[in-house]
Amino acid sequence: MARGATVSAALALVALLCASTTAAAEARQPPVVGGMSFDFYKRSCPKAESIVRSFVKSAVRKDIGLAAGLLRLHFHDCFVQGCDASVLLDGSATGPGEQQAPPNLTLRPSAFKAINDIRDRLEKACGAPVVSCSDILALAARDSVVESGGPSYKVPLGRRDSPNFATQQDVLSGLPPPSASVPALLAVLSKINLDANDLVALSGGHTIGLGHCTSFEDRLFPQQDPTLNNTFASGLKRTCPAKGTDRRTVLDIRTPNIFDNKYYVNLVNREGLFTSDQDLFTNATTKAIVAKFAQSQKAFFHQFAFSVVKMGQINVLTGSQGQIRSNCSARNPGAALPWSVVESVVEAESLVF
Ligand code: HEM
Ligand SMILES: *[C@@H]1O[C@H](CO)[C@@H](O)[C@H](O)[C@H]1NC(C)=O
Ligand SMILES: *[C@@H]1O[C@H](CO)[C@@H](O)[C@H](O)[C@H]1NC(C)=O
Ligand SMILES: *[C@@H]1O[C@H](CO)[C@@H](O)[C@H](O)[C@H]1NC(C)=O
Ligand SMILES: CC(=O)N[C@H]1CO[C@H](CO)[C@@H](O)[C@@H]1O
Repeated sequence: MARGATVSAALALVALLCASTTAAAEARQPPVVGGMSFDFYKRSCPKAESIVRSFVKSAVRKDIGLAAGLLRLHFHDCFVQGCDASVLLDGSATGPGEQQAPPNLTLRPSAFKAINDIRDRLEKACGAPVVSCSDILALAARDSVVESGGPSYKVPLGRRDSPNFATQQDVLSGLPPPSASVPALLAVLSKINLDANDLVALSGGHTIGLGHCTSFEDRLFPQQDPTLNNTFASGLKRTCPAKGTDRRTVLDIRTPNIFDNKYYVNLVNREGLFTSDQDLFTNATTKAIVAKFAQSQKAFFHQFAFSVVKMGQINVLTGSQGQIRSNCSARNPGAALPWSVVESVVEAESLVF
């Protein structure tokens, strides 16, 4: 709870700094949250960044879809209870009936596996588990963006992993559905201090990867969403001829595997796949930002680099908080509090709120 307040304070400071230094927009970067730094593993695991980089490079060459999988996993991690790798835990996001929360069902298993494989390599190279799973995820997402043709940026490090599962409720309230329009999207993002520029730039993550028919079929059936480009809609109907079709299609129809600004060109042509994409160009609050990014890849890359670093610092655990997992899919044995204690802590916290 205290970390939420610290982050809010830090981000309020960002807003102030940005307002007074718009002239320096070129190289601007959000401030680094206390306890994090760019050279966090300089002594404990000096090759950490290059190991992650070379793994992602060769794995993405074999499977370009992994880049999308890793970027989306970092986004889910940060939006659900903060960038603390809780999304990686087996058993997170499961409800009373052990049912997984819907958004997790479409995360790529290969991305979960890649994070564990990288973790194992880092432990071998550095002699102990010193690099957190949440840091691995942030680095792997950056390297995925770079390998797909996107901008590079420096990643602040020093996140620690949560010993707590994310609940299904955390997942559902943290991640907006693809049917959300701009007001609903901004409502979710404003809770974590992200604004309209962040929303438009981060949605540009949909310049790579795939979506299932079930994520946008409400735009085709029972009747076609009038904002859909007709030619584009005909193509979608060939892939998804009826409600409930279990198939996937590309998120960016122009350059599906390249991290570029074509996603925004699609929106201008009414070829956004989800309502959450297309509404960015329909709604007057965000339309001009979309138009700017459609015209200037450079403007998009600058804002994306800024916003993704900001996203990567949402409610992070640092210092002695949390743990460094020795298996990204499981909490460290013994580190967990007994259930009775956990429950009274949770109760105490909910009383505070
Ligand atoms: C703003 C709200 C967002 C919504 C509503 C949303 C929704 C979705 C949905 C529904 C899918 C497809 C799931 C499926 O049907 O298989 C998807 C895929 C994806 N999203 Fe988002 N997303 C959002 C933001 C983001 C952000 C911030 C990023 C990263 C910066 C991102 C990166 C991706 C990627 C890369 C994929 C493709 C994943 C793959 O191919 O495995 N999304 N998103
Ligand atoms: C556009 O988004 C803004 C900000 O959330 C909202 O106030 C406005 O009602 C939206 N416009 C439409 C037409 O939905
Ligand atoms: C529909 O998409 C095509 C191909 O991108 C484009 O030429 C056309 O202008 C689009 N139509 C509308 C109404 O945006
Ligand atoms: C990591 O944890 C998961 C979930 O508990 C388990 O299934 C898996 O076997 C563990 N991996 C290793 C290498 O122990
Ligand atoms: C938290 C959770 O249940 N994670 C699962 C999400 O989906 C992936 C891929 O199917 C699984 O590997 C995770 O265990």
